[in-house]
Amino acid sequence: MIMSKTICVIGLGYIGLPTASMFATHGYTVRGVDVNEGLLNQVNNGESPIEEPGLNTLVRAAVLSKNLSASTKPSEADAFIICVPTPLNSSTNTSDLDYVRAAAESITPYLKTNSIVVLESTSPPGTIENVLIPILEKSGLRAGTDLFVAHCPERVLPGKILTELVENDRIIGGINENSANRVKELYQSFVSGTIYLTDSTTAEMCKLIENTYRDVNIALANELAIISEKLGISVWEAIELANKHPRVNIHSPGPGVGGHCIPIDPWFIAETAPDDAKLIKLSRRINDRMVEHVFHMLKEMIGVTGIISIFGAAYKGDVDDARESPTLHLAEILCKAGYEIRVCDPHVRRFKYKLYDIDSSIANSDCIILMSDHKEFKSTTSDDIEGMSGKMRRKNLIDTRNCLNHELWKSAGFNVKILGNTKK
Ligand code: SAJ
Repeated sequence: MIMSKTICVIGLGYIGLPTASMFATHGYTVRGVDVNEGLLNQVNNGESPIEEPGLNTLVRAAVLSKNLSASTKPSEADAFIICVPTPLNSSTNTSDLDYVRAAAESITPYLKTNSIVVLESTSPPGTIENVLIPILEKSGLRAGTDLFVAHCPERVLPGKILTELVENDRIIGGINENSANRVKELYQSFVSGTIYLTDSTTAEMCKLIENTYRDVNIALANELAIISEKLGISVWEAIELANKHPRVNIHSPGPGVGGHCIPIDPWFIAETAPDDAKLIKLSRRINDRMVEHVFHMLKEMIGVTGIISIFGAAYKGDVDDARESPTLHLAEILCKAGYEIRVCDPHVRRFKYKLYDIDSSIANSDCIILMSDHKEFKSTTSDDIEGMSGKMRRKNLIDTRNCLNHELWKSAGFNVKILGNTKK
């Protein structure tokens, strides 16, 4: 039996919008809340402002059914789900919970006995207990008795959000058993994966551990890439062979780790235990320094001046998201060093640096640096390469993702460097 019928989702970003649409297409009346009026207009017109497979269709279905509407203000609801950003304060490497505080303040006037409040945003251990609850209790209601409160961290992979939203297992960390059970009832409406219940601090830590695991493993792969270059071998081949072992799963090296999650979340563990989180902090630094390695590869290849075509602004392939993208950091380093840069990306629409189409990006260029493994770059044919090489001043290519067909580029006369591979 569905206990709660109306839901207010605060924050309509990469997680909030899919979640709101999912609830709205599973029998709930949902109000989505966001501060961005342009985004609200798009959603109310049944369009997704985010490029994500299937999301446009889901948002349209949700809005047409009249179960989803978007507004700048929350309204009365049985359940409130907070999906706002929890950015990193980059000068201190600590969490900035202002959006969580503001979201909690905004729903407090609408709370009543038996209201459910869920925090989906990734947060440092203790945020529910020490930050969220004190704000909610300003309503005069007691968390745990009058209010059901839980952390239900999002765990979906951009590019596969809709499938993973339904199929992934979920962890619900309640401030007590009743809270966990109430929130489980909600999510059971569309989650087909197993839902595990725990306390709120364990759930917070669990989410951080997942992304930290990935960051540390990518750092290992990146360190191995640099060592392999010195050994004159291909790290890609070595990792592929090592991964044939039944208990080894080394990740892929690359130009660094981007996105709004993996480069941020390990710091949330580090801020709670700065002296103990040694491996975690070192891994962050190793991954952040990969763009400097790409810069050295470029200097070795073409010298200290030139026009550089950067293929890919997104933090990974086939997404339109450039948050914390390694390209941002590379662009900054190259501009500072005096190179002219021309970034092109078939997916990204908003970027800190000017975006070019492929043709204008490569005109008179001295080197292409492949940064995002988009399908459009991977599927380049020999005719495309032939066409490009005629427009470039010098034919150089650096593939930081090992995702291109290098033989094709070499036969068109390109000098090719691959990150992590100096095998002759
Ligand atoms: N990357 C590598 N090597 C790899 C894997 C990734 O260099 O072997 C890079 C990518 O190119 C990208 C970054 O790491 O720049 C992160 O990409 P990702 O695909 O690993 O992860 P995200 O940030 O898109 O999504 C992650 C996921 N977490 C895990 O897989 C543990 C997702 O499930 C989370 O929901 C999401 O973070 C989040 O929102 O926290």
